[in-house]
Amino acid sequence: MNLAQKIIKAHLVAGEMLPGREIGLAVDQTLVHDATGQMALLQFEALGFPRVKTRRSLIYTDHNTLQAGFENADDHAFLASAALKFGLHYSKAGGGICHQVNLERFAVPGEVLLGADSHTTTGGAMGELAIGAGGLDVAAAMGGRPFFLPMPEVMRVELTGGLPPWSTAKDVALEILRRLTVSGGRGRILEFTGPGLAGLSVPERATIANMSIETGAITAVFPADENTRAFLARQGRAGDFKPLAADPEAGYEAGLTIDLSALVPLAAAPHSPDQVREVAELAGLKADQIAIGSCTNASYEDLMAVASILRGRRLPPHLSLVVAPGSRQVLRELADRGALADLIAAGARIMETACGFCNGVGQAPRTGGVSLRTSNRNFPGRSGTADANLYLVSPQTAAVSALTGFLTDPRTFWPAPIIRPPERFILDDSLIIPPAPAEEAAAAVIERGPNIAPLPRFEALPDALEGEVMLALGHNVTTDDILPAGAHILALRANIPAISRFIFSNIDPGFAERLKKAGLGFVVGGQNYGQGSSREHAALAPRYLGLRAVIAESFARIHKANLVNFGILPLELADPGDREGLAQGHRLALDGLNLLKAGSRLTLKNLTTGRDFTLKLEVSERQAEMLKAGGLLAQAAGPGPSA
Ligand code: MIC
Ligand code: SF4
Repeated sequence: MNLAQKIIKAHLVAGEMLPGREIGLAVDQTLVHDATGQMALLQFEALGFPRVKTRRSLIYTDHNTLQAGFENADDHAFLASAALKFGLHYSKAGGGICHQVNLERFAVPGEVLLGADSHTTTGGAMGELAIGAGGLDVAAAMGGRPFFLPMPEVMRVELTGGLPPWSTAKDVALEILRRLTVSGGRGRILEFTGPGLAGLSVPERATIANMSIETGAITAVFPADENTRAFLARQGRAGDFKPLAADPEAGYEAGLTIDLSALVPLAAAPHSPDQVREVAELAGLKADQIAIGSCTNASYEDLMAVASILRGRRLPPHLSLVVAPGSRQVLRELADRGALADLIAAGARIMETACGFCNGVGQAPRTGGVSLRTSNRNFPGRSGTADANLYLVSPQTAAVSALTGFLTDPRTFWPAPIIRPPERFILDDSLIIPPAPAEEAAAAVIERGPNIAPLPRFEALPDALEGEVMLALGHNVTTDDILPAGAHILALRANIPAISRFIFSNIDPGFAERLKKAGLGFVVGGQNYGQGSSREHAALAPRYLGLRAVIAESFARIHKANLVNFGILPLELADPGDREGLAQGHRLALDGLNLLKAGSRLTLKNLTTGRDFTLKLEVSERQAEMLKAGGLLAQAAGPGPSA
């Protein structure tokens, strides 16, 4: 067996390991944060669980740390009190970005981690099976239920050779995206093997595993080897190590080989992580801003390399450089080693150890500005500036470009820094509050400020639906398109009525009002609908407005599961060419919905044009039942009058 199959087998509680068939996995650890955790904890409560049943469940405060009004602080108080009540760890604001901290302090080889964040895949660097999901799926897992997903195909990514100076793990991630695009990983786990692994540290592997989600992959997994052992020892966690690898003759459903020695510095150009070009081709582009940080590239190694490039030098006057360390450990290491002083002296603006600029919380570029970023997504509008141009690069390329003010091939700067991690990192978990004993938890009261709105309730699926196409879109619609990032919207993550006003607001500001008024409607999309972030609000809030079905050529995994969880039909066009026959304003009708089953074929009538279309419902039996009930929460509440 390959490594992914071994971990799946060890956690399998339902289904058969046949690619595409639904399987259920036991979950060891979960994580949520202050953008997805509010819903997850409200849902955990609504599902009636008294206390988490996983080995460890964590809440991180990293996305919503800008307290420009009472909302985020209210959310934090809610999350901290829910952690106390239900037996979770709570990482306070300032602790760091969930994926970085998780890797440093909690990830364990061979375990299953389920996270309410798409970049949970980062844990694959540790030999974990680390998967992103919607908050409701994570809430169910926190309560001890299995996590369901289609059995993945496993793609072998064989790494040969070694990285040349100035080529980095980020360039490996970008090379994979160049080859697979934003949809080539769909349905797959990327499993890394080969002699090239020996030269990649756990934080470097984390950069690669992190961006595996950008290919649409379910996750990525690396073996647990000597480099893993060394990383865990530096974290004072040698006892968590266990060697893990694929069997020597393991089989894979697909394969890819990357010769690391042939890699050059790469960049993802606007507006998709798969628009990959060589930095050398783009060199000379004037940058307004450079932003270094995020769960992709804010490790000790990354930021020490940046500091060593900037040491004793100054930024050009036109440029703004922001640096956000990934964790408190990284920040304290930078401070103790003088690297923080080097960054400040060079002119860098030091940001909080949080997601920050990566999801539009601060540092929005100027109008039409060019921003070079070490993060993982450059979708339109994600930075907070609708027409900004974001280029995704390595920390090394970012740092060298910060010295010139132009996108610069780092190979023109010599020598490349070599960063060696210390024997033992500074271990300081003082911002992570462990679960309270059961008696203290029982007495705890959950704090609900005015920003914590009650969960909406949804009725069962009627037998027939008739409504308008509210919006017709193309391929690769992202969840950032559906529910944009940005501080003012993030602050409403615990308030579905309020956040629903922003659905599709960057694409069609009238959408929410129109759908709410109609009370029922449809959206049409192309391939890979709902790629990107795991935010279940991109399903929950449209459902609240009246969205009952999305008709697309294909769906991204996490979003499809979120649609089902909230009772929205994810329907695939049997003939992709049919999308042309469905335009905004067309009136559509579906019936026979009470008889839905896994694999059902439905006839969609376009009442405006008189044409009929065939649609497929590619879900499991479990999901078909959930859809008929009106979603997971409605199903759990049982039949009865709905509010
Ligand atoms: C992202 O990077 O897009 C986010 C913000 O971390 C999201 C989570 C969210 O929007 O709730 C993700 O990746 O899942
Ligand atoms: Fe945070 Fe950005 Fe990572 Fe999402 S991608 S978890 S916003 S740092």
